[in-house]
Amino acid sequence: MMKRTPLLFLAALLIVAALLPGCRERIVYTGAGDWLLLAEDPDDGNVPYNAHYLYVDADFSDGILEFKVQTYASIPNAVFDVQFAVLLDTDQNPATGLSSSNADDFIPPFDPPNDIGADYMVFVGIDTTTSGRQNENYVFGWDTTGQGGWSIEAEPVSLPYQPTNEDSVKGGVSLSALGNPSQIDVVAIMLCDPYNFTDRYFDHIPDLNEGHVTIDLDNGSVAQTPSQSAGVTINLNSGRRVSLITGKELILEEAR
Ligand SMILES: [Ca+2]
Ligand SMILES: [Ca+2]
Ligand SMILES: [Ca+2]
Repeated sequence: MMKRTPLLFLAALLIVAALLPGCRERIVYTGAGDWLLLAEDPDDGNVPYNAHYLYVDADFSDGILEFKVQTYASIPNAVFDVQFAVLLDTDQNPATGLSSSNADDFIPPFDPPNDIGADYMVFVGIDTTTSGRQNENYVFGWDTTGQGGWSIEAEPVSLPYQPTNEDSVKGGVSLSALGNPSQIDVVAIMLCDPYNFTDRYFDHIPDLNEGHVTIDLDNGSVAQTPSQSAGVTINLNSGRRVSLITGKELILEEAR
């Protein structure tokens, strides 16, 4: 009996090793196991449905990167009650894109994405005006040659998911729209309850000044990095005529 145990263990290892590559190819999107955890965020701010977990879908081979934020409490209506922005530093260069060094150049100032320089933004949400919706579920690119800002319209968000009374929001982007990067540094900012001018909350995931996460598309892995300081103060009460996340001017007064 004593000699059989190592043999059984070895056989089990061989079976697992043989199955693993096949499992990677046969991922079916039916449950939490299909998502890679990027970051866990504290229960912060005054809005009960602030962000808890940030995920990316585990299949890097289909050309689409899908992101999911899971909240502490249920979101009454995810279309109107949150704006989920996934900020992507596709050249891993903090000196390009939206960063803490240029976020104050805009009115109102952008909320800087911790320590990265975001070149693209997957924006799952809308800006509501009295005349309708603007900037709905779109991937924007940072304009580095003109005046800056999210003026490049890359593509519509893939597979937007904005349910009622659920605790998650999802949206994706094609890798081709991002220029097929091999690694991406990521910070998400979820604006919770955007039209509540006293309690709305810019929830950073990873948390404010807690750095970013890195998606390694070549190796199929994710990694967190040490925290760094963004060091920018935001005045939440200014500039209601400009979208707080996209920075785009809103044509009419906001309806809600
Ligand atoms: Ca949070
Ligand atoms: Ca950059
Ligand atoms: Ca946070």
